Amino acid sequence: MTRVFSGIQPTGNVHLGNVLGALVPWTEDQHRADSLFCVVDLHALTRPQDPDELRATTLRLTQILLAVGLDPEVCTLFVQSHVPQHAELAWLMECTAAYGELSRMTQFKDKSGKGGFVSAGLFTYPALMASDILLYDTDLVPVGDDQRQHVELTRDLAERFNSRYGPTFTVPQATFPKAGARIMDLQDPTAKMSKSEDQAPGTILLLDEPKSIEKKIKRAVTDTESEVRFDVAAKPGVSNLLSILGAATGRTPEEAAAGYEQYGPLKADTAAAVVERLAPIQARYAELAADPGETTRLLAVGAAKATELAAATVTRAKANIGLLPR
Ligand code: ATP
Ligand code: LTN
Repeated sequence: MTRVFSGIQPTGNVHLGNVLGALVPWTEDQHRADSLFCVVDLHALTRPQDPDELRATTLRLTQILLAVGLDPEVCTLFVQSHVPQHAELAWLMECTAAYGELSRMTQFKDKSGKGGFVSAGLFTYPALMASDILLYDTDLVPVGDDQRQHVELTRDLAERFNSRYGPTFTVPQATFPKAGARIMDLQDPTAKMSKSEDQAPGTILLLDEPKSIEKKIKRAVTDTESEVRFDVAAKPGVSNLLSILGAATGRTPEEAAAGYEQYGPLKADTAAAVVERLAPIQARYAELAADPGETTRLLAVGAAKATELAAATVTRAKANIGLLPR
């Protein structure tokens, strides 16, 4: 059976881009493949962070994943640091990756260029991500467009390791969800909606109140024409609203455009569709948040399942690279 693996960082607040671009597609993947989904807390350490906040965000994100519809009976849902093999294989990946290759990662260039403390972990981050993926003999990695380069690197590392040390890893492939693959910021539709901007008026948060969602969409940037059509280059703001409306209602942006002649009604319907799409998720989240013990229990089951698979891969990789068995 096809193996799927993906991860999400417990940083900031989950936004509409994460939900439509990643989490909802994951809930569909879990029924089509043997799937593992991971809250990648070790990745969150690459940026300055607060310990209490990291703990709280990790638990909250897990509850959000459950609320969106990941079913621990169907998929394996776990926290990265609960499975020590992630950090262990990451070292082998760091020693397989070239310095030059890591220097070319655009995400590193973007994030390190913003100033502030730049950890060595931010630089080696793609090696940890490769480890996440390769530990589980993953075939498919559903990610947003921004992660394309990291999955390409993972493939290169797997092939390099296999050719140097013999067949060890499955070479994975990235997949990109069709609907909602790139939801843009409502105030700057040329930038993706991002957790780093989670307090901004252009970001809709999963746990936003309906009133706040309506307000943000009403104020979304459009353009000086008044024609409603999907044309990302010429009309980024309107096209983003159509992507959101389409993804929230299970249609393509072009289909969503049909029948609109003005921006007002388009915005009103987009807001209503988003509120309606998020309401049941918010309600389920509130239930889960009231019983953190249950989430902890589910995570322990997930970690045990993941560890079994990961341990076998690490044993194989260590033997092939020449580490003396104890
Ligand atoms: P950051 O702002 O720190 O880059 P992020 O909002 O991109 O964070 P991640 O944890 O990096 O969040 O991403 C989680 C998942 O959500 C990934 O699969 C990513 O590709 C997807 N994703 C993130 N932003 C968007 C977006 N605007 N539209 C669609 N998918 C997105
Ligand atoms: N780097 C990814 C999160 C991530 C991931 C992974 C995604 C870490 N490990 C493995 C897929 C597979 C991000 O920032 N979105």
